[in-house]
Amino acid sequence: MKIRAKRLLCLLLAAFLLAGCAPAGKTQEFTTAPEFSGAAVEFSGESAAVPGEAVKTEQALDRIHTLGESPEDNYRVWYEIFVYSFCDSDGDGIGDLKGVISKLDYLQGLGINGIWLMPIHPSTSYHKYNVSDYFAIDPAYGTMEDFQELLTQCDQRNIRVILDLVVNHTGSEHTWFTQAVNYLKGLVGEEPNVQDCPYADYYNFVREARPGYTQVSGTDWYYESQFSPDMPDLNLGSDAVRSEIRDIMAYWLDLGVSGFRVDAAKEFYSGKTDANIEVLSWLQQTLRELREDAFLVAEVWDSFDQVTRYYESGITSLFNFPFGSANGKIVAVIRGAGNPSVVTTFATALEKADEAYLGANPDYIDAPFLSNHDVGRIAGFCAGDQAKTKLAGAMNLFMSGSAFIYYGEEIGMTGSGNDPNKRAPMYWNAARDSGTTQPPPECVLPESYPFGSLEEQRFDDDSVYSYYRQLIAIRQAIPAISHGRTTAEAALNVGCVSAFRKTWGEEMCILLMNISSEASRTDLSGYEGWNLVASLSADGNPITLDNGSLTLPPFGTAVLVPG
Ligand SMILES: [Ca+2]
Ligand SMILES: [Ca+2]
Repeated sequence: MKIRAKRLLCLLLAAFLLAGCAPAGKTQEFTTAPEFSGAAVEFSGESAAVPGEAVKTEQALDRIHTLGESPEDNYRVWYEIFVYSFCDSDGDGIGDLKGVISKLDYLQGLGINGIWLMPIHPSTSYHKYNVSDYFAIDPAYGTMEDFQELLTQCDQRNIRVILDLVVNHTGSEHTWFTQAVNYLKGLVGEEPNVQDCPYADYYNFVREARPGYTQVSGTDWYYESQFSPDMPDLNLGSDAVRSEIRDIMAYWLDLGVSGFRVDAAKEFYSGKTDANIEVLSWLQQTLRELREDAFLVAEVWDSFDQVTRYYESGITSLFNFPFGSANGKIVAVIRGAGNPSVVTTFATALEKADEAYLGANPDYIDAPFLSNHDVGRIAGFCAGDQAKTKLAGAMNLFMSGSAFIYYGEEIGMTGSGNDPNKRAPMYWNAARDSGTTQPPPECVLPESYPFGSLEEQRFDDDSVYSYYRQLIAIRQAIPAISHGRTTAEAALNVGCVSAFRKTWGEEMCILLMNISSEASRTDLSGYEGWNLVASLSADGNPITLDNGSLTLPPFGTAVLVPG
């Protein structure tokens, strides 16, 4: 089904629900994945009846639909997949590309429309961030034919695929590095000559020991290796290296990928922000030359001020570390639930970030996330509290830009401590079959995850999974949520209600979140003509708008649009 048709159905569904007359057939039709035909997407259980307002609401939704014809663009809901731990198709215990293909109906049913694949190239490590060959698929994951099939199947579902671009370093088994090392070992008192071995200039070889460097055995040479000895840093000042990177991007774009996630941009030149920004500018420019609409999102794991500076590179997107991850704003606000002086800062921080990033790059697209393969999973930070886990999802997915979900987040999987724990097998079912992988080395599996497996959650209307599905549907149905500029809605951003407005051209919406374990009441008398078009209950209690008064149950969320 085309996006447009889906959105229309979705909006009609919302209107029907608001009018109290949802026809069963419509809900069935909205569901795209056959395996989920039993689970209808609803915007809220006992929705939002506004007596006498149904017609107006329908008009408002129609207007959104007319204006909201965009999204063949890079404002998407992306799903980060660690292939190793996602789904195993052949029973060897390691996830693979055919396993990913087998779960595309599931992902489409969830509502995502982009996939970020963590590295899939041949590598000597389980996580594959030390690449041995940028032009091939790791045999444990499958073949090039499998990858092409994955792209074809994704294309049929309007799902774009981006790859991890790991070019701060290669693996130590990469032939560039092994040739460089063999050459240096063979030099007897001579200086290296790039005419003899160009690869000697591909890395940062020096003659003295330095922090972050590793000795080339049997020589007095050292090479930069900021992450580990088996990850030699590339010399990104080399034209030859840049030409190789361009070839890598061109190769995968030609095969049909839609862009890249740039690994470790802060370490291109460790400690040298200006130099890193120059590399990012070059990457963005080079990608744009290869394909105008390709998507580039970089990992700059740093403070708000630094992330803002990196936007001066002109890069489309940077992961919003100041909001995501363990130390980010979302976790801080969730931890401050019930405290108005914390809760109200969420909306003002969103406004401040939007202003700052926009000032650095007028074309930026934010890239919010909660967790990734390097940080503890969000459900852990919510201490097993289901309502908080759900609301954290809404805080992430109701941010503008291209929002990212880490696999398993949609079922509230936990994972913290060592890196393998953060990369545990996707919990498809309690029996741990159905493609469930072996855990990565040194991963300590929890006995059970706090909210159960996907199988246990998928037909439960109150599950984290069902919440995520509704959440994504709302985000996709109201494009101002993903595309809009964000401002705090001062008049409503009061007490434990976080309120912010999205403005996208003529379109507007206001999002309200009750970040508290107590129900809240918001006076909307100054908002005549605004309609409650979508709501998300975290605890099953209804969100209601009655005589200009909006009631939000604990951790409940509402979306208003002008009539
Ligand atoms: Ca396998
Ligand atoms: Ca580096």
